[in-house]
Amino acid sequence: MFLVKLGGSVITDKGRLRTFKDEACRRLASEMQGRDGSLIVVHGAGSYGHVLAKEHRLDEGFSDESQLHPVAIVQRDVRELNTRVLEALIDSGVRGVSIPPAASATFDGSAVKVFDPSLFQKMIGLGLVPVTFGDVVPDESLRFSICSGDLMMAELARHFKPRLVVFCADVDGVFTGDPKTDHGAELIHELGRETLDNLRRTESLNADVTGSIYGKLDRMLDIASHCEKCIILNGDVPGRLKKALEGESVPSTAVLPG
Ligand code: IP8
Repeated sequence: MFLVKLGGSVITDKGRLRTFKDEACRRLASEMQGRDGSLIVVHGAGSYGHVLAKEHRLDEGFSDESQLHPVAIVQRDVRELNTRVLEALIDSGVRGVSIPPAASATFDGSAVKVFDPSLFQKMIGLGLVPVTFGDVVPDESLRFSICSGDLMMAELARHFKPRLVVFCADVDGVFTGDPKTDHGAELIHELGRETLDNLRRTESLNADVTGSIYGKLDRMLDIASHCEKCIILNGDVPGRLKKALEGESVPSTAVLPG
């Protein structure tokens, strides 16, 4: 089983509301060909989710009625993104089917309360490719909350114990600094708990409503303990995802269990 996350920064332009990177998404879809029935895809929300979620503080849950219109808009927008991803997959011959997070899980305090993998299991059993995504979801204590695609990655890894988990980012992996601003930053080939704790905390890496890169890496360490291998690679570089799925080694950061 393969579990692949298409990061929001790879499939959308995160700085411009609702901007889909069609070419990149179609290429990544074609790199996943031939794995129907043994692949689950998760995608981030990018600029279809984070911009409005941040503006209206949807990640903090319900505070007043004025948030409900944006809740509806973000729900619609991430479904639109999901449809674009499904189109890219289907056009590449990958039989993607949509499973929104709330169809398989309940949420409480921005965490998964109960996860039911049966829908994923049935689709995989049929030889299809379940596709889930970051979304606004009903939440028992917050009334609504944001479910990050990473939260679904963790549940799916726990239940399906994949051979390989791949996070497609817009950089080669985790660096010692911000590779976009610090040219001396070096790629970390293996990231464990100790390396993460020692990492320099750079401001520019903190952006999302679903937490800083450090929170995400924390979750990845947990995911790594439920699979044979967990890597972060550059989804913007053609061929890297395909090679990684074929078992070849590519520039990346391997996340160690912890
Ligand atoms: O991009 C966030 O999901 P992520 C979901 O996977 C929303 O963190 C709606 C902002």
